[in-house]
Amino acid sequence: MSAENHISRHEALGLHGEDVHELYYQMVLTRTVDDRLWNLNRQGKVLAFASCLGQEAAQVGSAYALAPDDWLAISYREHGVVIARGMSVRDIFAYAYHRDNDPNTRGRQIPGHYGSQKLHILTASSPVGTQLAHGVGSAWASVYEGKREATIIYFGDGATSTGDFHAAANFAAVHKLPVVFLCQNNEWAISVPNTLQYAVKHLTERAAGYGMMGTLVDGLDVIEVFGATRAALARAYSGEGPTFVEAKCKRLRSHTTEDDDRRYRRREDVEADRAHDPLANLEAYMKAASLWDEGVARQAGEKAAAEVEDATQYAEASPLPKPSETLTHIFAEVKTDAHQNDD
Ligand SMILES: Cc1ncc(C[n+]2csc(CCOP(=O)(O)OP(=O)(O)O)c2C)c(N)n1
Ligand SMILES: [Mg+2]
Repeated sequence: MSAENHISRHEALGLHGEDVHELYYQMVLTRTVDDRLWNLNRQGKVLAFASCLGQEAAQVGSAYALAPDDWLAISYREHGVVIARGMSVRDIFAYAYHRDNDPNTRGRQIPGHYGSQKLHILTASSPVGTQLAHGVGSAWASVYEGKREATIIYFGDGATSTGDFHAAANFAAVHKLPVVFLCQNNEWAISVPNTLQYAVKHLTERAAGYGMMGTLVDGLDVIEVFGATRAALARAYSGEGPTFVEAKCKRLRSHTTEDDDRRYRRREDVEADRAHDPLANLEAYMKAASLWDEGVARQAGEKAAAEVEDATQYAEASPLPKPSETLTHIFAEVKTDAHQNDD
């Protein structure tokens, strides 16, 4: 593609050079966070966590398109999403270290199940696909309350095989709810490849069966993901109903730190997948669009490394929850007369 085409792609979407640099930084930061958490797991400091390596563009590009009032229903792999949404790296690490100052779960969940009232992120659950129903409910609530808000639901290719997906997609389409179904198709559901998950060529083909728009995007291309998400959000705000966005990407690591993909994935295939790197993709774009020099890469790398180092120290120095408070912050605390009489 020529330089002019590259420039027109982000400018056509109303993005400035500073936006592209910000997207790049958020992707670098996501990768730096991901690498550090993986290494800390190998040191026995952080529990099981699901890496998003290879999915940074799909996550950052889509979350960057959201308005502050929009809601997010997420899965367990969405580190880039929460970074783009504005969660601090300190908060991410306080959570990963299960510290009492973790604003997500006060250290009570396995890593990656983010939730934040402030950032409008519904608490993530581990069962595959349950967030689809939660997200559709959230969108219905926005309509019910007359608010101009959309909900974006993040899920994987594997989640599209669940009953929850069917129920959520059908309900959202029938009621024309303001939902963006953001499917990150990373080609695997743990050890099950796409070929054993579905018989259609693209998952977007299913959208028509629900009567909704389906958009296929290159999930390695942050600008394209941004544009498709923003178009889907515009449809949602204007009452045109939900959109299914399929972002094709690669899972560049094992399913989680507890999985060993050598048991089901040939090394040469993993190597081949590594060539599909969303960061390298964006670098090439920036070079062609004259938004690149070596200083951009160096500064982003240094800044991200410093943020991650600071967050690691912060989490290491933060207190663990008190054992006597194990059951606090688990259930909503509703003050009723009956509740007050409980003890
Ligand atoms: C209902 C349910 N069934 C099975 C599992 C075990 N499980 C955890 S992740 C996963 C694969 C999900 O694949 P996909 O939706 O493609 O998401 P990805 O992990 O690739 O991001 C499975 C089967 C689970 N957590 N919940
Ligand atoms: Mg998957």
